[in-house]
Amino acid sequence: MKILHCADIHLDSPMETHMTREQAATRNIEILKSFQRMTEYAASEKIELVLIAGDFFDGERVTRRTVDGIFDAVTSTPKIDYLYLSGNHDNWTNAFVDHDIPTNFKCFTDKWNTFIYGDVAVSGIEMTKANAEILYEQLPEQKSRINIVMLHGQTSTSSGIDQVNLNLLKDKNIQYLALGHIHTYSCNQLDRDGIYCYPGCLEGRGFDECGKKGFVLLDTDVREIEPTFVPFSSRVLHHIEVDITSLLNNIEIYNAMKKETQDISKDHMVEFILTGSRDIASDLSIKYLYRLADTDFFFVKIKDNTKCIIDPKEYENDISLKGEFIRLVMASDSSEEDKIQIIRTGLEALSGEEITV
Ligand SMILES: [Mn+2]
Repeated sequence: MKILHCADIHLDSPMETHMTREQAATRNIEILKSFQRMTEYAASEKIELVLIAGDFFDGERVTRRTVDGIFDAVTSTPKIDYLYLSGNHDNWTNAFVDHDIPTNFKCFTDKWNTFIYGDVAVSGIEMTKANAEILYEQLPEQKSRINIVMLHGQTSTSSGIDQVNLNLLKDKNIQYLALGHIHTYSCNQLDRDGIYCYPGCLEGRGFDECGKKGFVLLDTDVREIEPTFVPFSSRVLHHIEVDITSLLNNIEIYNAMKKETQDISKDHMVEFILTGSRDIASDLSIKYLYRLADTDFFFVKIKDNTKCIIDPKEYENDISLKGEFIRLVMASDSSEEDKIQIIRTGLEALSGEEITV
Protein backbone atom coordinates (compact mmCIF):
# COMPACT_ATOMS: atom_id res chain seq x y z
CA MET A 1 0.00 0.00 0.00
CA LYS A 2 1.28 3.45 -0.92
CA ILE A 3 0.87 6.18 1.66
CA LEU A 4 1.48 9.93 1.52
CA HIS A 5 2.33 11.65 4.80
CA CYS A 6 2.06 15.43 5.04
CA ALA A 7 1.62 17.95 7.87
CA ASP A 8 1.75 21.62 8.78
CA ILE A 9 0.01 23.01 5.74
CA HIS A 10 -1.19 26.05 7.74
CA LEU A 11 -4.03 27.05 5.45
CA ASP A 12 -5.51 30.54 5.97
CA SER A 13 -2.38 31.91 7.55
CA PRO A 14 -2.15 35.68 8.24
CA MET A 15 1.44 35.48 6.92
CA GLU A 16 2.67 38.56 8.76
CA THR A 17 6.18 38.50 7.36
CA HIS A 18 6.05 42.03 5.93
CA MET A 19 4.22 40.74 2.89
CA THR A 20 1.64 43.04 1.43
CA ARG A 21 -1.99 42.00 1.91
CA GLU A 22 -2.08 41.17 -1.75
CA GLN A 23 0.98 38.92 -1.54
CA ALA A 24 -0.35 37.18 1.57
CA ALA A 25 -3.70 36.54 -0.15
CA THR A 26 -1.90 35.16 -3.22
CA ARG A 27 0.26 32.95 -1.04
CA ASN A 28 -2.74 31.56 0.84
CA ILE A 29 -4.43 30.58 -2.42
CA GLU A 30 -1.16 29.00 -3.55
CA ILE A 31 -0.96 26.88 -0.40
CA LEU A 32 -4.53 25.66 -0.97
CA LYS A 33 -3.64 24.94 -4.60
CA SER A 34 -0.57 23.00 -3.50
CA PHE A 35 -2.80 20.83 -1.35
CA GLN A 36 -5.14 20.28 -4.31
CA ARG A 37 -2.16 19.52 -6.56
CA MET A 38 -0.91 17.06 -3.93
CA THR A 39 -4.24 15.19 -4.01
CA GLU A 40 -4.03 14.98 -7.83
CA TYR A 41 -0.46 13.72 -7.51
CA ALA A 42 -1.60 11.13 -4.96
CA ALA A 43 -4.35 9.90 -7.29
CA SER A 44 -1.99 9.66 -10.27
CA GLU A 45 0.60 7.78 -8.16
CA LYS A 46 -2.06 5.30 -6.99
CA ILE A 47 -1.69 6.33 -3.36
CA GLU A 48 -4.44 4.89 -1.20
CA LEU A 49 -3.95 6.78 2.02
CA VAL A 50 -3.03 10.38 2.83
CA LEU A 51 -2.03 11.17 6.41
CA ILE A 52 -2.39 14.82 7.50
CA ALA A 53 -0.50 15.00 10.80
CA GLY A 54 -1.78 18.27 12.21
CA ASP A 55 -1.77 22.03 11.67
CA PHE A 56 -3.76 21.68 8.46
CA PHE A 57 -5.09 25.15 9.28
CA ASP A 58 -3.16 28.01 10.78
CA GLY A 59 -5.74 29.00 13.34
CA GLU A 60 -9.34 29.16 14.47
CA ARG A 61 -10.31 31.40 11.58
CA VAL A 62 -10.85 29.18 8.56
CA THR A 63 -12.75 30.49 5.57
CA ARG A 64 -15.62 28.62 3.98
CA ARG A 65 -13.80 28.88 0.64
CA THR A 66 -10.79 27.04 2.02
CA VAL A 67 -12.90 24.18 3.39
CA ASP A 68 -14.86 24.05 0.10
CA GLY A 69 -11.53 23.82 -1.75
CA ILE A 70 -10.24 21.01 0.49
CA PHE A 71 -13.42 18.96 0.31
CA ASP A 72 -13.65 19.41 -3.44
CA ALA A 73 -10.13 17.95 -3.76
CA VAL A 74 -11.05 15.13 -1.37
CA THR A 75 -14.26 14.16 -3.16
CA SER A 76 -12.48 14.37 -6.53
CA THR A 77 -10.10 11.62 -5.34
CA PRO A 78 -12.60 9.09 -3.93
CA LYS A 79 -10.19 6.14 -4.02
CA ILE A 80 -7.97 7.83 -1.43
CA ASP A 81 -8.72 7.90 2.29
CA TYR A 82 -7.57 11.00 4.15
CA LEU A 83 -6.77 10.66 7.84
CA TYR A 84 -6.52 13.97 9.66
CA LEU A 85 -5.36 14.81 13.14
CA SER A 86 -5.65 18.34 14.56
CA GLY A 87 -2.40 19.93 15.76
CA ASN A 88 -1.78 22.79 18.17
CA HIS A 89 -2.95 25.40 15.65
CA ASP A 90 -6.11 23.88 14.23
CA ASN A 91 -9.33 22.37 15.42
CA TRP A 92 -11.35 20.47 12.86
CA THR A 93 -14.62 20.63 14.78
CA ASN A 94 -14.51 24.43 14.33
CA ALA A 95 -13.27 24.40 10.78
CA PHE A 96 -15.87 21.98 9.46
CA VAL A 97 -18.94 23.45 11.16
CA ASP A 98 -21.74 23.73 8.55
CA HIS A 99 -19.92 21.36 6.19
CA ASP A 100 -20.67 17.76 5.34
CA ILE A 101 -17.39 15.91 5.81
CA PRO A 102 -16.78 13.59 2.80
CA THR A 103 -16.83 9.90 3.69
CA ASN A 104 -13.20 9.41 2.60
CA PHE A 105 -12.02 12.16 4.99
CA LYS A 106 -11.62 10.85 8.55
CA CYS A 107 -10.76 12.87 11.61
CA PHE A 108 -9.05 11.64 14.74
CA THR A 109 -10.35 12.87 18.08
CA ASP A 110 -8.95 13.28 21.59
CA LYS A 111 -9.45 9.53 22.13
CA TRP A 112 -7.33 6.91 20.36
CA ASN A 113 -8.80 5.60 17.13
CA THR A 114 -7.45 3.00 14.72
CA PHE A 115 -8.24 2.68 11.01
CA ILE A 116 -7.39 -0.65 9.42
CA TYR A 117 -6.44 -1.14 5.76
CA GLY A 118 -5.62 -4.81 5.19
CA ASP A 119 -2.44 -5.49 7.11
CA VAL A 120 -1.83 -1.80 7.82
CA ALA A 121 -3.26 -0.10 10.92
CA VAL A 122 -3.13 3.65 11.57
CA SER A 123 -3.78 4.83 15.12
CA GLY A 124 -3.93 8.48 16.12
CA ILE A 125 -5.01 10.87 18.83
CA GLU A 126 -5.29 14.64 19.08
CA MET A 127 -3.18 15.83 21.95
CA THR A 128 -4.95 17.92 24.58
CA LYS A 129 -3.94 19.17 28.03
CA ALA A 130 -6.10 16.43 29.54
CA ASN A 131 -4.63 13.49 27.60
CA ALA A 132 -1.02 14.61 26.94
CA GLU A 133 0.40 12.72 29.91
CA ILE A 134 -1.74 9.59 29.82
CA LEU A 135 -2.17 8.89 26.12
CA TYR A 136 0.85 6.56 26.09
CA GLU A 137 -0.75 4.20 28.59
CA GLN A 138 -3.86 4.05 26.43
CA LEU A 139 -2.08 3.36 23.13
CA PRO A 140 -4.08 0.67 21.29
CA GLU A 141 -2.35 -2.65 20.88
CA GLN A 142 -0.16 -2.57 17.76
CA LYS A 143 -1.04 -5.95 16.33
CA SER A 144 -1.06 -5.47 12.54
CA ARG A 145 1.83 -6.32 10.26
CA ILE A 146 2.45 -2.60 9.74
CA ASN A 147 1.47 -0.29 12.60
CA ILE A 148 1.48 3.44 12.03
CA VAL A 149 0.91 5.94 14.83
CA MET A 150 0.06 9.58 14.14
CA LEU A 151 0.82 12.36 16.64
CA HIS A 152 1.47 16.09 16.53
CA GLY A 153 4.21 17.63 18.67
CA GLN A 154 7.90 18.04 19.34
CA THR A 155 9.83 14.84 19.99
CA SER A 156 10.95 14.70 23.60
CA THR A 157 11.94 12.43 26.44
CA SER A 158 9.13 13.74 28.64
CA SER A 159 5.35 13.95 28.28
CA GLY A 160 3.28 17.12 28.05
CA ILE A 161 1.22 19.18 25.67
CA ASP A 162 2.79 19.45 22.19
CA GLN A 163 5.44 16.91 23.23
CA VAL A 164 5.82 13.43 21.84
CA ASN A 165 7.54 11.25 24.41
CA LEU A 166 9.59 8.89 22.25
CA ASN A 167 10.71 6.79 25.23
CA LEU A 168 7.13 5.73 25.88
CA LEU A 169 6.60 4.76 22.23
CA LYS A 170 9.64 2.50 21.94
CA ASP A 171 9.24 -1.30 21.71
CA LYS A 172 5.50 -1.01 21.10
CA ASN A 173 5.67 -2.61 17.66
CA ILE A 174 5.26 0.75 15.87
CA GLN A 175 6.85 0.57 12.44
CA TYR A 176 6.21 4.20 11.50
CA LEU A 177 5.48 7.18 13.72
CA ALA A 178 3.91 9.84 11.47
CA LEU A 179 4.54 13.20 13.11
CA GLY A 180 3.72 16.82 12.45
CA HIS A 181 4.81 20.11 14.08
CA ILE A 182 8.40 20.60 12.89
CA HIS A 183 8.44 22.38 9.53
CA THR A 184 11.54 20.67 8.14
CA TYR A 185 11.74 17.10 6.87
CA SER A 186 13.53 14.68 9.17
CA CYS A 187 13.49 10.94 9.75
CA ASN A 188 15.13 8.95 12.56
CA GLN A 189 15.13 5.59 14.25
CA LEU A 190 12.49 5.16 16.98
CA ASP A 191 13.61 1.74 18.18
CA ARG A 192 15.06 -1.41 16.63
CA ASP A 193 12.52 -1.65 13.81
CA GLY A 194 10.50 1.54 13.99
CA ILE A 195 11.20 4.99 12.58
CA TYR A 196 9.69 8.43 13.21
CA CYS A 197 9.33 11.10 10.59
CA TYR A 198 8.39 14.76 10.16
CA PRO A 199 7.51 15.51 6.53
CA GLY A 200 7.96 19.27 7.11
CA CYS A 201 5.50 21.87 5.85
CA LEU A 202 4.07 21.76 2.34
CA GLU A 203 4.97 25.39 1.53
CA GLY A 204 7.35 27.74 3.33
CA ARG A 205 5.61 30.87 4.63
CA GLY A 206 8.38 32.90 6.24
CA PHE A 207 12.16 33.10 6.04
CA ASP A 208 12.40 30.71 8.98
CA GLU A 209 11.12 28.10 6.50
CA CYS A 210 13.77 28.25 3.78
CA GLY A 211 14.65 25.43 1.43
CA LYS A 212 12.74 22.60 -0.19
CA LYS A 213 9.33 21.77 1.27
CA GLY A 214 6.88 18.99 0.47
CA PHE A 215 5.73 15.63 1.84
CA VAL A 216 6.91 12.02 2.16
CA LEU A 217 5.85 8.81 0.43
CA LEU A 218 5.84 5.35 2.02
CA ASP A 219 5.34 1.93 0.60
CA THR A 220 4.22 -0.62 3.19
CA ASP A 221 4.76 -3.55 0.82
CA VAL A 222 8.54 -3.37 0.93
CA ARG A 223 10.43 -5.16 3.70
CA GLU A 224 11.56 -2.03 5.49
CA ILE A 225 9.51 1.16 5.43
CA GLU A 226 11.59 4.03 4.19
CA PRO A 227 10.02 7.43 3.55
CA THR A 228 10.95 9.28 0.40
CA PHE A 229 10.86 13.07 0.67
CA VAL A 230 9.17 14.71 -2.32
CA PRO A 231 9.86 18.45 -2.75
CA PHE A 232 6.55 19.90 -3.90
CA SER A 233 6.16 23.58 -2.93
CA SER A 234 5.26 26.08 -5.62
CA ARG A 235 7.79 28.61 -4.26
CA VAL A 236 11.00 28.24 -2.28
CA LEU A 237 12.32 30.73 0.27
CA HIS A 238 16.04 31.54 0.24
CA HIS A 239 18.48 33.22 2.63
CA ILE A 240 21.24 34.88 0.65
CA GLU A 241 24.23 36.45 2.38
CA VAL A 242 26.09 39.15 0.51
CA ASP A 243 29.39 40.43 1.86
CA ILE A 244 29.60 44.09 0.87
CA THR A 245 32.94 44.94 2.51
CA SER A 246 34.73 45.94 -0.68
CA LEU A 247 31.72 47.42 -2.48
CA LEU A 248 31.60 51.15 -3.03
CA ASN A 249 28.00 52.07 -3.68
CA ASN A 250 24.41 50.83 -3.92
CA ILE A 251 24.70 49.80 -7.56
CA GLU A 252 27.72 47.64 -6.82
CA ILE A 253 25.86 46.09 -3.89
CA TYR A 254 22.79 45.46 -6.04
CA ASN A 255 24.96 43.83 -8.72
CA ALA A 256 26.47 41.55 -6.08
CA MET A 257 22.96 40.65 -4.86
CA LYS A 258 21.96 39.82 -8.43
CA LYS A 259 25.03 37.69 -8.96
CA GLU A 260 24.37 35.67 -5.80
CA THR A 261 20.80 34.95 -6.91
CA GLN A 262 21.27 34.41 -10.65
CA ASP A 263 20.23 30.75 -10.42
CA ILE A 264 17.11 31.42 -8.34
CA SER A 265 13.76 31.49 -10.13
CA LYS A 266 11.89 34.82 -10.27
CA ASP A 267 8.94 33.06 -8.63
CA HIS A 268 10.82 32.37 -5.44
CA MET A 269 11.24 34.50 -2.31
CA VAL A 270 14.58 35.90 -1.22
CA GLU A 271 15.87 37.44 1.97
CA PHE A 272 19.18 39.20 1.41
CA ILE A 273 21.43 39.57 4.40
CA LEU A 274 24.13 42.15 3.88
CA THR A 275 27.25 41.33 5.87
CA GLY A 276 30.82 42.56 6.20
CA SER A 277 31.98 45.99 7.25
CA ARG A 278 31.61 49.36 5.64
CA ASP A 279 32.74 52.89 6.26
CA ILE A 280 30.18 54.97 8.12
CA ALA A 281 30.19 57.57 5.34
CA SER A 282 29.60 55.06 2.55
CA ASP A 283 26.26 55.31 0.83
CA LEU A 284 24.14 52.30 1.74
CA SER A 285 20.38 52.67 1.44
CA ILE A 286 18.34 49.58 2.19
CA LYS A 287 15.24 51.33 0.88
CA TYR A 288 16.90 52.14 -2.43
CA LEU A 289 18.27 48.60 -2.77
CA TYR A 290 14.83 47.24 -1.96
CA ARG A 291 13.32 49.33 -4.75
CA LEU A 292 15.92 47.97 -7.17
CA ALA A 293 15.51 44.33 -6.12
CA ASP A 294 11.80 44.19 -5.29
CA THR A 295 10.60 43.18 -8.75
CA ASP A 296 13.32 40.56 -9.25
CA PHE A 297 11.44 37.95 -7.15
CA PHE A 298 7.93 37.27 -5.85
CA PHE A 299 8.94 38.62 -2.46
CA VAL A 300 12.14 40.33 -1.35
CA LYS A 301 13.46 41.32 2.05
CA ILE A 302 16.80 42.97 2.81
CA LYS A 303 18.48 42.91 6.19
CA ASP A 304 21.48 45.04 7.05
CA ASN A 305 23.85 43.04 9.23
CA THR A 306 26.93 45.05 8.28
CA LYS A 307 29.24 46.52 10.85
CA CYS A 308 29.93 50.23 10.54
CA ILE A 309 33.46 51.37 10.97
CA ILE A 310 34.64 54.91 11.60
CA ASP A 311 38.20 55.95 11.20
CA PRO A 312 38.36 59.27 13.11
CA LYS A 313 41.70 60.08 11.47
CA GLU A 314 39.98 60.37 8.13
CA TYR A 315 37.90 63.25 9.46
CA GLU A 316 40.61 64.95 11.53
CA ASN A 317 41.30 67.62 8.94
CA ASP A 318 38.00 67.44 7.05
CA ILE A 319 36.75 71.02 6.98
CA SER A 320 33.29 70.14 5.64
CA LEU A 321 30.11 70.15 7.70
CA LYS A 322 30.31 66.35 7.64
CA GLY A 323 33.81 66.39 9.14
CA GLU A 324 32.78 68.87 11.81
CA PHE A 325 29.71 66.75 12.66
CA ILE A 326 31.67 63.50 12.96
CA ARG A 327 34.35 65.16 15.14
CA LEU A 328 31.65 66.57 17.40
CA VAL A 329 29.92 63.20 17.87
CA MET A 330 33.20 61.32 18.33
CA ALA A 331 34.24 63.75 21.07
CA SER A 332 30.93 63.32 22.94
CA ASP A 333 30.53 60.89 25.81
CA SER A 334 27.89 58.73 24.04
CA SER A 335 28.53 54.99 23.83
CA GLU A 336 30.35 53.70 20.74
CA GLU A 337 27.13 52.12 19.52
CA ASP A 338 25.18 55.36 19.94
CA LYS A 339 27.91 57.34 18.19
CA ILE A 340 27.65 55.09 15.14
CA GLN A 341 23.87 55.41 15.12
CA ILE A 342 23.97 59.21 15.51
CA ILE A 343 26.57 59.61 12.77
CA ARG A 344 24.70 57.28 10.45
CA THR A 345 21.45 59.21 10.84
CA GLY A 346 23.21 62.57 10.67
CA LEU A 347 25.00 61.69 7.46
CA GLU A 348 21.74 60.54 5.87
CA ALA A 349 20.15 63.84 6.83
CA LEU A 350 23.13 65.85 5.51
CA SER A 351 23.07 64.04 2.19
CA GLY A 352 19.35 64.62 1.79
CA GLU A 353 18.54 60.89 1.93
CA GLU A 354 15.50 59.46 3.58
CA ILE A 355 16.32 58.83 7.22
CA THR A 356 15.99 55.11 7.93
CA VAL A 357 15.98 55.04 11.73
MN1 LIG B 1 2.24 22.46 15.28
